[in-house]
Amino acid sequence: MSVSRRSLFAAGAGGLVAAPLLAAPAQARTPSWPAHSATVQSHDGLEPGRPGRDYTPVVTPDGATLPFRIVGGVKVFHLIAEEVEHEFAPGLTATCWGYNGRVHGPTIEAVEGDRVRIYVTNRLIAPTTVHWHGVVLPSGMDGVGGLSQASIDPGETFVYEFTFRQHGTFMYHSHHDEMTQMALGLMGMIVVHPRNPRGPRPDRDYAMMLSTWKIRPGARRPDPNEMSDFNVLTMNAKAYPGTSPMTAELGERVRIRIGNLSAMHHHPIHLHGYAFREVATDGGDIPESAQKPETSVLVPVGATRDIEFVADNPGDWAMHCHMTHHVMNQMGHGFPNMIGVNARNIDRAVGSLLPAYMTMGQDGMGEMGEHVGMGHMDVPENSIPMVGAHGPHGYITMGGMFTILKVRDRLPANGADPGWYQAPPGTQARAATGAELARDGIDTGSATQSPAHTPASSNGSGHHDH
Ligand SMILES: [Cu+2]
Repeated sequence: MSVSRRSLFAAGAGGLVAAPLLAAPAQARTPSWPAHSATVQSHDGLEPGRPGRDYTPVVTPDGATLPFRIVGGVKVFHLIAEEVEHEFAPGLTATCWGYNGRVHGPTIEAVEGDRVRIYVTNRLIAPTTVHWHGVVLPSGMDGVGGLSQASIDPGETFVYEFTFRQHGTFMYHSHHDEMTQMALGLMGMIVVHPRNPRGPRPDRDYAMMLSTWKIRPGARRPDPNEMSDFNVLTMNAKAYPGTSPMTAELGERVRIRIGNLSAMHHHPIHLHGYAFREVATDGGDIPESAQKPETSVLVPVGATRDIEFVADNPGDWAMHCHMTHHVMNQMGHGFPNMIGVNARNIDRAVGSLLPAYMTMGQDGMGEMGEHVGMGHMDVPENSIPMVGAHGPHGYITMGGMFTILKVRDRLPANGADPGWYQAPPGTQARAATGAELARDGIDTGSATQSPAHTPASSNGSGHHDH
């Protein structure tokens, strides 16, 4: 591989970029990429890597790690593609396709140099294959139906065997009728730990798969034919408030490996409270000199990004896609724009026909989830339109690709959720006092209430607990 890259490079250099290359020392002409993705030169006689001894096992929040057994020095895995009833968040369950009873499939974890044998049993109604995204392997093991292998018919079991020559974060997914099969959930993460780590081992290592779904409110199956209007946005196939938090103790080195197999959308994943470094892609490690500090990492479709930071800032920190339509649950877009509309007359007129009628959306979407949760608003069964969650300071008006990183001095030894962060005195935003306003010369004016804040929308839900 390095040879062909080098010769391509040299051929391309002939015309366009000859001058700067000639000026540079000869050494600089040789790209050094392979060294970052394949540190193990020979894989002969390497013992299979063991969790704990050779690596800190990765944690897939709301997911699992695929078990293996070792047979003659080879790690043997078994994936079973099958239909799975999957809960995206409390209130929304759908019939999806996954592996080993899970959506998405369990994370495959190995160590660079490991020889693996992966059996794939097809219990679906359609043929399928598995492609090992980003893994450098023999062409016949690449899993593209029709191109690199015959597809696996329902009832058949195929076997893939190869050696992980690289370390990094990769993915696996169906490569037969991808549009349908990936839209229904046939995907998972692959984490290959380095045999000889260059830097410190992370104390916490998380894997997160981003994906997008179209599930019409009330429907029981995702719609694989949707092309643009996705309404369930997930991290490890969970939409907030279905996502479980990640945790870390102060001073720990945290790595989060994010993969994106959405149909049509890239996701800028933003972490609050930290600047992190993007340390690797599915192409290999990023040299330290090229690691920029970031607060959002753009994870393109069909790619992985690893970020790393030291957890030195305690708190409950949001981590979410920064596309605002990706942090909502069903509905939201395609809704008439009611912002600023005075609905009193509408409500009075319609109320004579429908006594429970209430116009929504005059001050935004923030209150809808709470109305749904309190039964004020009828929604189709098995749907989570605009649903968020109750937080320590009121309703969290977020959904979809949203989760929380909880950093604490000490975490419960049993791995339990540490609960909500208690901000030390003087470190929490709150309502300003009259004395403070006067002291600092802040004039709040007289008309801070917008027309929408009339009795029509303040109907006694009483959650404005400032
Ligand atoms: Cu997004």
